[in-house]
Amino acid sequence: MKIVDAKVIVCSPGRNFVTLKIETDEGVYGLGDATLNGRELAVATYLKEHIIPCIINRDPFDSEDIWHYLYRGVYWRRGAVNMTAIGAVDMALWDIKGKALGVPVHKLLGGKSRHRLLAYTHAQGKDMDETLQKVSDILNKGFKAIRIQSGIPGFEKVYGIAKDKGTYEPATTGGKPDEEIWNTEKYLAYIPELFQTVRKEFGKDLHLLHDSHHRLSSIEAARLGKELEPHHLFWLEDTVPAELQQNFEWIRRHTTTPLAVGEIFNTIFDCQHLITQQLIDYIRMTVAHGGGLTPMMKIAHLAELYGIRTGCHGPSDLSPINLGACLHFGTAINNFGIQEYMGYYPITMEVFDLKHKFEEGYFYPSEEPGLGVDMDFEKAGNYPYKKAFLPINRLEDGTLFHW
Ligand code: GCO
Ligand code: MG
Repeated sequence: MKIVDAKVIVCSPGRNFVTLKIETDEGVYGLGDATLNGRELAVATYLKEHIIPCIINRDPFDSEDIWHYLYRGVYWRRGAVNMTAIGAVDMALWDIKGKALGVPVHKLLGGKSRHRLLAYTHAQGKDMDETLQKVSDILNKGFKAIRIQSGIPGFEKVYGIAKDKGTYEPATTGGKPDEEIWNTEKYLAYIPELFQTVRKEFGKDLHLLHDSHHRLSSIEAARLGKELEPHHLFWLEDTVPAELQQNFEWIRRHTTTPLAVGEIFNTIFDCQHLITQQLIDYIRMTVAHGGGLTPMMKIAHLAELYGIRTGCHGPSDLSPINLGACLHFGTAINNFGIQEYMGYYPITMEVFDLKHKFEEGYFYPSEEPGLGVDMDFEKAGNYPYKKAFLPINRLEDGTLFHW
């Protein structure tokens, strides 16, 4: 089997998505998600100009060698743009292998380690009341795990909270990023009260998660973790910016709240120290941004040795192709923890078709050959790319801060 062509499809059904379609001489094609929110065209161009010419005529079954060719072979390693592009190639190759052999991708990765996969979604509201209402709506849909985010008194816009009644979308279209304002003290004063109220209203059985979006110092994260201990979180995510990983040692010394990190990591070297020192409980790297299924399997196996479980990033700003790949990964590995599932705009699902069944808070493994995700290429053409950026964040005195 040979790769004969590859195309990059940039479309915007509800939001921007970049898809790689790899075609073979046997008529089988594979899909990979190459979306990098707010930097979509950088990955699309990298694929078109620098990667596609190198994979033509290769055998798609040689996915391990192709991965190393694209990772080591370029000399310039790592980085979100590079790794997202490599991730899309790798995903598409596994899709082709599954389709060519007539088996779902999880069968090639190790088979079925479970018959269903726990998923969490987001409850978010502009204030406490709206957030509690969202928790109740989500529980009625059958979810067993909910990430709780809420607008903070005194702030107009906060990460994780939809601007209007609709789905949460962090990027805004237009010529330049939006700006938000932040105050950590106000946040730290409000969040424990929010979780106390949620536990009081909805009881102990529900899994609760929270994301600090990299905004705390290590000592602030330790304080938050400690104050949330009575509410037994499933995880506290992205407390500190993870470039300085010693931070996690400080947080760990002070709290038993489980920690999750990794949505912006892109290689095993980003999480190796955190895993081998057991400084985290969940690794949040996802297939698209983590360089594909090939390296993600190695990361899962490393994490397995240390009792650390997975919790792949699954925002609506990655396409259903990434979610499909994460679900095969989660099906096959022993140390699956949970899968993020924000859902998609209905218009997104006019273009993409995800075969995994979702019911009462769980995904069920798809038996479709390959990744079990397809795309209507004609419909995709009706939704052209719209320039969009993720916001930036400033402190009240104007200092540029972490978003
Ligand atoms: C999450 C994330 C997202 C990111 C988004 C950026 O936990 O799902 O933090 O909401 O902010 O994916 O594009
Ligand atoms: Mg997050």
